[in-house]
Amino acid sequence: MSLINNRVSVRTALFLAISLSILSTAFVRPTAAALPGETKQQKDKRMKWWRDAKFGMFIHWGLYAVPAGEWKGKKVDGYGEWIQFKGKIPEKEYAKLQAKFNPTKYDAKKWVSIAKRAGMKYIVITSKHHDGFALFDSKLTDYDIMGGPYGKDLLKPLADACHDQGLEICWYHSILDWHNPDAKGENFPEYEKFLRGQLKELVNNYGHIGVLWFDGEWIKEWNEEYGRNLEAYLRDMQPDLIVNNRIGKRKRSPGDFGTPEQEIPTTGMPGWDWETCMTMNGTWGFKSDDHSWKSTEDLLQKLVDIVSKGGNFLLNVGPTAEGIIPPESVKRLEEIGRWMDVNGESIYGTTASPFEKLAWGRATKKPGKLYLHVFDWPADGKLKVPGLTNKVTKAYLLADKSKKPLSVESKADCQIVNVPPKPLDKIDTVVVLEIDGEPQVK
Ligand code: FHN
Repeated sequence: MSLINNRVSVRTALFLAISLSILSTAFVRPTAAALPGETKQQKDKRMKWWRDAKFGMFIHWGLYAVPAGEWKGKKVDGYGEWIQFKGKIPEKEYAKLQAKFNPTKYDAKKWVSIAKRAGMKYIVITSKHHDGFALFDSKLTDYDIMGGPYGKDLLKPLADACHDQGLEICWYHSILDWHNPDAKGENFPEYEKFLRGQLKELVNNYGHIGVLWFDGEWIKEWNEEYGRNLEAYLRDMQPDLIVNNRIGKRKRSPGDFGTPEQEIPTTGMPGWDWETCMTMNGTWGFKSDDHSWKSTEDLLQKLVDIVSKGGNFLLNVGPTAEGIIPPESVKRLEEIGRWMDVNGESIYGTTASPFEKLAWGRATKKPGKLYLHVFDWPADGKLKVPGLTNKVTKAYLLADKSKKPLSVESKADCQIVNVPPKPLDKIDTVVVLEIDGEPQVK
């Protein structure tokens, strides 16, 4: 090739390289934690099932269910799964629980059907909590379920049942580990290899995994660099894996979503995927004396509030040492499920409300539709929708199979939907407004 042609080809190659690099940054807009080189479209595809799912089951289960909040005849305050720490139980004493944990009544298929009937689309279970005990068959430690009387992997049947029943199976895994002596101080790099090894088992041995839900990241030995390297390591094994922000230090990167806990951010977390996790009573791990159950009304309205702000709801159950999900939890989940059977369209695949605040409830939306979640039914039958300027082409109650049209009056500062004197559901009756175009609220 002549010198001129050669120079031209170099210039062309340089131009192409610069253009490509500009184009690639144009695609990866700084939404939170787009992976290096991952385009927005690729991230949206990876996150789609999770963003549409809205509602998941959290399961805190392990050795701590045996003492269930009491040690040597004394009640131990705090979360059930923290009894080793809060009860100041010597490691060797606590580890003896391995010989007592024998969940003979465990029925993974039943657990998954309870979650599915509640309208939950994914399950996040503690593969290992802070006590370091593995609920799965780990070749890296004897401090696992195989070393006790039960002697069978607890996670495998749950993963199989999720895959069979169409739910995503996800693992909660604690970085903090009270059992492994390397997990603090100068030997931490050895522990980090152990941590990666167990995660490799969890990602490779149980079929497709939806989410790795990290926790215990607050320890001084852990840092963002460990988090970023671990995220890359995991994604190499399963590229579409989703991880929470506790793989780092609960910031916007590394990790795919924020994890507010026991609270609902007042205005959500705009521009960021997020999930509120919450207990149904006062503890994550089972405690025999914790009867502070939230009502079904409270839990359902929390779900709607979270989804109206653009988030997911990860609602916890804490099974007993025998393997039973407390009946109080099951009752609430069945009641939520009955509502979701009728009104799930107003939850799954929706996006955040276009309204700043609604005195009578919340709103969610899909293209061309607004779902008005009415908690407080208007006594005069006039539901005021503040600031909405779109033309409403149809209005009806989502639970009304006939979709009998409701009349709508346009006023200067609101639209009024004329609703029946009584709601169809005392907790949340959904009014659907079909509208032209994107919602316009002044
Ligand atoms: O210490 C844990 C606690 O036991 C529980 O697992 C919660 C649930 O996310 N996370 C930590 C507290 O932030």
